Amino acid sequence: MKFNTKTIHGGQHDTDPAFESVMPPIYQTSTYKQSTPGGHKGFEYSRSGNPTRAALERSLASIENGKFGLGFGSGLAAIDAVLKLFKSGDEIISTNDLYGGSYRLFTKIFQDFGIKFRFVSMENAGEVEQYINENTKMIWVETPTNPMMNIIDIEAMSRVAKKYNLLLAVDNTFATAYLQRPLELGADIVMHSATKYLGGHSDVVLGSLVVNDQKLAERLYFIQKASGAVPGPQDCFLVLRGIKTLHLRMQRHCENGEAVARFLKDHPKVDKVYWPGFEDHPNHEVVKKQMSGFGGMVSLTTAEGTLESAVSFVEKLKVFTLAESLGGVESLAGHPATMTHASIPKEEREKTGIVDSLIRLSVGIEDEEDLLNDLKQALE
Ligand code: P1T
Repeated sequence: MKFNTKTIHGGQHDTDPAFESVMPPIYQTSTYKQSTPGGHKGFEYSRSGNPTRAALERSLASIENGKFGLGFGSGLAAIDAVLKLFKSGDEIISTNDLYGGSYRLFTKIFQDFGIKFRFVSMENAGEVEQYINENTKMIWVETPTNPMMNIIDIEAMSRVAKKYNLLLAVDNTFATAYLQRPLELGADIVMHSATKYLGGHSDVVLGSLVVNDQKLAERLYFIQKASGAVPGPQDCFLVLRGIKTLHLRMQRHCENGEAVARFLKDHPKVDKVYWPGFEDHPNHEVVKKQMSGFGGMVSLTTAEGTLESAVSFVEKLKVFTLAESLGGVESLAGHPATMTHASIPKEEREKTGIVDSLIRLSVGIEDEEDLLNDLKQALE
């Protein structure tokens, strides 16, 4: 099956043996009748398994070209489950430019449980080797990074991970399986905030993991069940519905993202524009190798370079909505320093480029001209 068919049909056979409904039913039930203790039809309690969630988990595995999918109550709950694979004394090497909530989970929760995190620049995979020691267990990659749009070479990183017998996990939220499939490039775990492009309509919070290795899958299923951060069936249904149009939406996100990035680059009121499609992006060659398009996320700094100029710009936008999150059909603007990345200390933030004048745009699928006119009036 090709990708554009998998989004609609992947793993979606026999979801309703009773009535053959075309869409999987929302099995809004916490429990299932047993004929005798342990005698059930595959589901016993909805924390350990629910047919709507199972349909979503098969769909997620299918589009990532992986074997096992797992759904969670949020993207962070999915990351939380990955971190529970480890124990006190273990070390994890993470990219130094990543979603602020992931950084907060690493440093404010799991660090206190004795797991050590090293945040490093990953533009050159070879440089990561110097941080590996006998306690290192995993490399955590986000690419493109949120919000600086840095690109990490997944294949090169997987060679490093394999050399030292480490797990490689990739947060694929910004690209989605439509543009980039980390498991095919050698990653062991692919993670998503399905809240974003997979759901696609800003109406659900959900997270996911997909893996190929059976033992790893079994351990993650155990964590999912034992810790219990599972998504409800209604939310699983919404993400399943979102995935059916992922390929169409991503095409338009990419087109509009490119139009916005090129428009901003030429605008005198804009200083820097971060978008992986620019020929002079520092890792453009890797982008072309591992992604089939450039996505709908664009960051910029104002020419004035002040907090006030960034705030004034986002307040003037009319078609773009000032809001946290990304990946929905509607365009959003965010101010990372005070919103999504406020939990990262200012000195750390600024080292990676998250300055006060930085604005992040999630370019939606509206009419291109309306989006450009909106940016123009807000800048001028
Ligand atoms: O919000 P949640 O579904 O828990 O997902 C967390 C998460 C993980 N990884 C990446 C790359 C993310 O962007 C996010 C969530 N990000 C936002 C809410 C945001 O506005 O950037």
